[in-house]
Amino acid sequence: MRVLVLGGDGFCGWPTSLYLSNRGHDVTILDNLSRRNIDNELEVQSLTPLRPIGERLRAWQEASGREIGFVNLNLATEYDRLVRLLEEIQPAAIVHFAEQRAAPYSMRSVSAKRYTVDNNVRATHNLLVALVSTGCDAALAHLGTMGVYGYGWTGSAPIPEGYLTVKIETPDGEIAREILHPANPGSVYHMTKTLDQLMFAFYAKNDGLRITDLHQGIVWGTQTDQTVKDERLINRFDYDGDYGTVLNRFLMQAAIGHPLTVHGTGGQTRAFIHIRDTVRCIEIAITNPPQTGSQPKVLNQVTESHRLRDLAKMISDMTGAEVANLPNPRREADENELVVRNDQFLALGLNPTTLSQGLMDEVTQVADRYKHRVDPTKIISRSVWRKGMETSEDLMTQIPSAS
Ligand code: USQ
Repeated sequence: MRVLVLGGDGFCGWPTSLYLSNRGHDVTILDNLSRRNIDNELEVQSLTPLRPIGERLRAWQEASGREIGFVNLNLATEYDRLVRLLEEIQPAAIVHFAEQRAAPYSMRSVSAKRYTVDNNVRATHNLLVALVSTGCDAALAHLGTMGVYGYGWTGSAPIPEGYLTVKIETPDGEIAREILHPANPGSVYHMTKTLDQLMFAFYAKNDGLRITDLHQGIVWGTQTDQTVKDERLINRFDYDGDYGTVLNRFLMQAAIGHPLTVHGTGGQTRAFIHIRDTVRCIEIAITNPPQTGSQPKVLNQVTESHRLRDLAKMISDMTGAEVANLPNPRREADENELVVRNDQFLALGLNPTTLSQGLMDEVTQVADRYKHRVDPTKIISRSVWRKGMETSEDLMTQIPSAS
């Protein structure tokens, strides 16, 4: 298939582009390198050394003999170029990762809030309207988030895949309707993904676009079978307080002897997926699109759920790392249950990769190898959900040298 990967230079987009290329798809990446610019703004770099996109693509051609195209384009602001590109490439599938994806970054300042909304909402809407205006019938798979459902709203009832059946009392008796699960975002970033859902519902209904919204959990792991082929292909590893996600952060913290930064009691339960399953799920999604005229297909892209304090304890038992319970910079439930349905991916053939010592060791080894690149003053999360909320001091100011 001819596939466009929007946001193909990022943490999920890059390994997905390589995976799809390796599977024989003809891949073109569209990316404005905004994630690399935010690294510069935050004065922090991926733990793993990222090569410039041109070098990444040359390394992939050397390693695989396959070519991936690249276009530097801002989806939110360069609508006319997007239209020309769709007409030229005529993709059969589009994977849309091209959004600002960090909740803490989206809450750190007025300008970050505005950027997140302007960028994410405009990028998605420009894409949808461009598909309609060009008549492009590509299957669109969008990276949404489990966070659109919120946490704890349904107690221990399993979270369905996108839609909820509700009963409505009418003067003529009770009727049942399937509605989008109520949106309950916990950050400005998550809010943009709930707005995306409404745009998808409208354009599927009005224009017959074929859309799959993937409600993904927290991705962990770094490398895939393709990114390990050459050091120049290595994937991004975010460890900082804004972009680093919890499990990779704990594993990296254990590797450098930093206490594990649990926010609050660690009673938060979240859904997880390994990066190797992310890339497989994307291919499954684009090869099993909904039919024209159907509502967007929503798939929960998760393989397991864990409570954060259990994860911290497990990593502490494995490595001897201390656990630190820090003031929580976010406004979120201290404790929640989470049971998530993922029947559709299982039925479509996903064989889940779940938490295992081997895979955790792999992350720890990557962290250990590049720990000289860590800036310990970037580890504590300092983006607060409301002005005046307390955050922790740095727990470490220097990386202990190897003895
Ligand atoms: N947390 C800690 N300690 C840390 C970092 C995080 O206790 O050092 C806690 C947070 O307070 C939160 C939970 O861990 O309760 C998850 O935080 P996270 O940063 O790992 O994940 P989140 O902000 O939810 O966002 C990430 C991705 C986002 C994706 C989302 C999927 O950045 O793009 O949409 O995971 S989900 O969480 O399922 O909504």
